[in-house]
Amino acid sequence: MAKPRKKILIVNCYFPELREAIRRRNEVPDALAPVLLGGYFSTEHCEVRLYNEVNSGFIEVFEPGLLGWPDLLVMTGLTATFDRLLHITAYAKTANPKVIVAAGGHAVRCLPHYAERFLDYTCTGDVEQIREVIRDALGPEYLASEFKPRYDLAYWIRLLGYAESTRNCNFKCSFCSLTGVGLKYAPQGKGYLEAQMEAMGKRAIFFFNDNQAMGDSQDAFRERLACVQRRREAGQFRYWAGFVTDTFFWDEDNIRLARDTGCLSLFVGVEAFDNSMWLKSVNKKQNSRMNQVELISKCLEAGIIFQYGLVYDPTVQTLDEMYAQLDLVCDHPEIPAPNFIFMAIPFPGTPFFHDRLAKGQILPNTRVRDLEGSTLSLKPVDALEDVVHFVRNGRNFRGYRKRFLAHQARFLWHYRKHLGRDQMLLSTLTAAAILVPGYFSSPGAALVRKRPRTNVSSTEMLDPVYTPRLPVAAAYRSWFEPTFVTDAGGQLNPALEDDALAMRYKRPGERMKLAAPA
Ligand code: B12
Ligand code: SF4
Repeated sequence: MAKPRKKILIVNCYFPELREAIRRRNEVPDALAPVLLGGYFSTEHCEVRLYNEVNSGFIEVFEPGLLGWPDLLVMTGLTATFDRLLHITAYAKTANPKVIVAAGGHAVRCLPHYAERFLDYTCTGDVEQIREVIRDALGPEYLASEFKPRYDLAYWIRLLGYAESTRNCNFKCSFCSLTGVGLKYAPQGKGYLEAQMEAMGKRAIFFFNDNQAMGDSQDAFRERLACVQRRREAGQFRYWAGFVTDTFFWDEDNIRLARDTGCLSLFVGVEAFDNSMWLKSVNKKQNSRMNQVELISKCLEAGIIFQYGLVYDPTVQTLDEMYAQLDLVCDHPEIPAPNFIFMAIPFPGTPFFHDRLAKGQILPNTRVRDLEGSTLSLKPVDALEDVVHFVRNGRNFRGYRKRFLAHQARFLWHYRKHLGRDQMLLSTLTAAAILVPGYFSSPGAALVRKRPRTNVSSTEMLDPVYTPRLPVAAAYRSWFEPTFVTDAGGQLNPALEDDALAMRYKRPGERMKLAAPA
């Protein structure tokens, strides 16, 4: 007998920084996991749909009809989106009590035990773990005979071709959520990379959506790059870009190779200039071995745009130090503007979290939802209102605008002989994006009425979607309460203890629980 076709909905959950129902239409980089997950379902026996809340906004607001559609709902998302997993599950289970729900990604990896209370399948492994879910929940016939990532359904990426060639990271910065999860750096086989490139077809920019594309040996990275270059030469891609660390620039051969293979930009976690004490304290020693300004210049002189973020840890860094970094950028035409500045986040399970919790530095009533870069969730050394002022203004160079614009002009002039038209354009867009955040990534947001934010976790408002807007069965109503990290006294929520304080698992898949669907 022919097997019935199954409807599969794969959602990338997301809470936008504004805490309003907006769509970030032009976000770069963007989520890849849904594309890869979709590639494991049989196209013959399954109808797969992807929904990305970064690009399309809250699903119950913008496409509520989808929630009752699937037989199997698969979700992924950043740590802060944990509550979205619950909201979407509640709606889907109310609309169709037979729906099976599986989720993985950062939010689940951060709170794997706690997540088991809500999900049928709690996946802490990598994307291919979905095969176990498919086999168990639907049957082996629903597995694809060959892995073919669903770029054809990924409406949010057109110009760029995101792919993962490695997983996790070879460094262990104490504040990084990857350190909290504790998985080993895992370069992937050539076949996996080729399958992604084959499926994405022609794209302007091939993008290594890794955490660190060169964390193993230089030779191994060169082999991966050679695969990209072969396709570039055949006309599939014009440029490539990706995430690396300072170590990439230590050997000038890497920079030369990148230039010769059409590298458009490299993104590096600089985190802090001239602050080797802080970098050492968070185990980011790789950034203080060589002078960062020199490394940046080398990259740009090779015609490659250097992109980076800065992190501000208000528990130890003073505002003077932070403003000094803005001055430093504005005073050095050889340094580009950062892509973003974000507040250090105490991700449960990280050494940074353990330390700040033990010191009583995590603000009371901090919620998992607050664990993103625009909300202060740590007790600052400076006055709270001054830090909030920085979060709202300094982070986007407000108060520095004239100097910032003059700097951008001097930066372009400084590298005029090295950067091509596309690089100049990308650099200008990056600079504009930090100056007027959201203007390019979510143009429609300008028309949305914005409620005032406090930017402090203890007092910050919740997103409107914490109030259900569709019917929700009584059993799921409490799922719209936010998940607290700390209580009113700043103590850890006991429900999260197993996850936030536990020693982490070592191998992907080790902790997946195959529960019988409710
Ligand atoms: C694209 C991206 C974004 C996008 C969109 C992210 C999204 N998913 O919605 C944007 C620009 C919005 C973004 C924002 C931020 N980001 Co970001 N981002 C990334 C980036 C570069 C790529 C993500 C990706 O697609 N990776 C490739 C996919 C395949 O891997 P993956 O999602 O990690 O999934 C793996 C596993 O988790 C598992 N998996 C995932 N889902 C599922 C589901 C199932 C069912 C299964 C079985 C398995 C599974 O399989 C994958 C491996 O095969 C990563 C770094 C990186 N290279 O991963 C950082 C990263 C995720 N971001 C990070 C950070 C810190 C931020 C910000 C806080 C920074 C800031 N500017 O303030 C903000 C937070 C914004 C918010 N509101 O919450 C951190 C971690 C954050 C966290 N734990 O929540 C990362 C890891 C960077 C880093 N190394 O520190 N980000
Ligand atoms: S280098 Fe980047 S990805 Fe790696 S542990 Fe440090 S912050 Fe995380």
